[in-house]
Amino acid sequence: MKFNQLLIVFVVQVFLRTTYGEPINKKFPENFLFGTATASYQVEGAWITDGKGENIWDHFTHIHSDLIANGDNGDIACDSYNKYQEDVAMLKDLGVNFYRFSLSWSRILPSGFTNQVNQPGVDYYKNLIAALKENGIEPYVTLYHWDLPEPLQELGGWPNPDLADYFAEYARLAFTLFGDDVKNWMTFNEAKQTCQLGYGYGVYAPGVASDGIGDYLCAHTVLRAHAKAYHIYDEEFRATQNGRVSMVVDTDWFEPDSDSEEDIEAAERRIQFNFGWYANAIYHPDGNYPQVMIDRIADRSQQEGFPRSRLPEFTPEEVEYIKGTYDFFALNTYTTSLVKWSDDYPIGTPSWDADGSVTVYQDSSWNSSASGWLKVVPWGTRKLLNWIDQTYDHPEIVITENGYSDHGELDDQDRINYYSKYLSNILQAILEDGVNVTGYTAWSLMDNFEWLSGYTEKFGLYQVDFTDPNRTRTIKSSAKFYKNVIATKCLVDTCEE
Ligand code: PNW
Repeated sequence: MKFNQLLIVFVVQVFLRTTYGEPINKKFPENFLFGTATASYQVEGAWITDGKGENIWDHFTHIHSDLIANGDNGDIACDSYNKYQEDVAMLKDLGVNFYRFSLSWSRILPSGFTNQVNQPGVDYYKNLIAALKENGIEPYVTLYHWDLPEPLQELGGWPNPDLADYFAEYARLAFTLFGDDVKNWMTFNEAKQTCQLGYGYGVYAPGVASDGIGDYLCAHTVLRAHAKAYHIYDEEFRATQNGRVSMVVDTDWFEPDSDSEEDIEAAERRIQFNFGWYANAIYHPDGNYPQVMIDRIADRSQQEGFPRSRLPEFTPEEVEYIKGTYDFFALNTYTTSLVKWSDDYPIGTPSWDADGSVTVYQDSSWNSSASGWLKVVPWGTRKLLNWIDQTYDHPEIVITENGYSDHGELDDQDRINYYSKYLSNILQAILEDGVNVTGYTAWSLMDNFEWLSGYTEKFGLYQVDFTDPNRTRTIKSSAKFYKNVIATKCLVDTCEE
């Protein structure tokens, strides 16, 4: 080839890589860790077996089956309560370094309180953890992935401040029971979904609609609960167990619609309302809620006739107590949205959206998935990682969820495309931008109960046949792709050494 032709090939390659996100041919760092994730309610089934108590998702799906696609629920789900050995065999075949799963609080404590421990539930997790360890897979354990014991909901659920103590007691029990083997703990998964969907919009269990009030009260308890669990670990367990504790916060990347100052300010405000709401108090060197939330919610509350802000206040002692309660930054991220400046929404009914007052949308040209909210925007994740790196003082970041939904096909090329491009952008953030990302988690190990969407949106690396009483698992093309990435630490056929 002539020099000119070579130059054209080179330019085309760079164009393709930057425009379409062709994966880069560099290797992930030697100590980078790969895993997959699931959550108790989405996979375990056995909802009332062996002494398990009822939780808010059991309750919600049984009472409001009309709100779930095909009226489905997690009564059986993937039947992982009975089939965990098969799950471990899949993880072993994938070659993952870790498996992130969650404990069902009601399976361990049927009433939610620590006065009565359900031994079969404890045994289930002991067996799962032992099987993982025998196969060289580290357990990464989430204490709370949305399935609150129903008796605690009857006391008001997360807006009740006393739940912080009940959660802390449950956390202490979990550290005591499993902490010799579990070295990576996550207190809450995506508290934003718990609080906003559960107690704000009221579309997820427990279905409490209290937009702009209940969601803020919920978040306030959750942040205090997380901090209590962290301090308990610090004071009572860290010296002997030597593990890490963190809280999973989720967000989209929010890209300004234009480079106007207004749109840039709107996008920053949106990420503070969406993500800073939970992340700031824990991960920011100053702690507390983002100032833009404190100011705007106080102002709007006053105009609405409230005697004080709808956003609860942390005392200075609480700010100090919550600040820094993490050992790594745990991030779930799937997609990107665009943000445009908007005039403040009129004063009227309180709501989280009005408190933020910005316009959010997605570009209709972005590739879609089976989930309406999930567009394929790999470059957004690289931008988000850089924003976190700068905003929270260069933390160690573990991506605790990232993944793509389709309708369950075995030759899932769209999922492979998603993973390869997202991983490539993450790798660029590490190698070219110096962001300290040390681990990646594919959501999900297998197709499972996708909340209101039931079994209609599939995120799995393995297919599960939900019409078969055996819940047969079948490997997908994406699992083979991910297995190769884990084995080679490389996203293309051959990587630069
Ligand atoms: C996460 N959104 O939830 C959860 O942690 C998982 O349980 C869930 O299965 C997975 O992502 C896929 O949805 C999300 O609307 C819920 O932006 C809602 C959104 C994103 C993630």
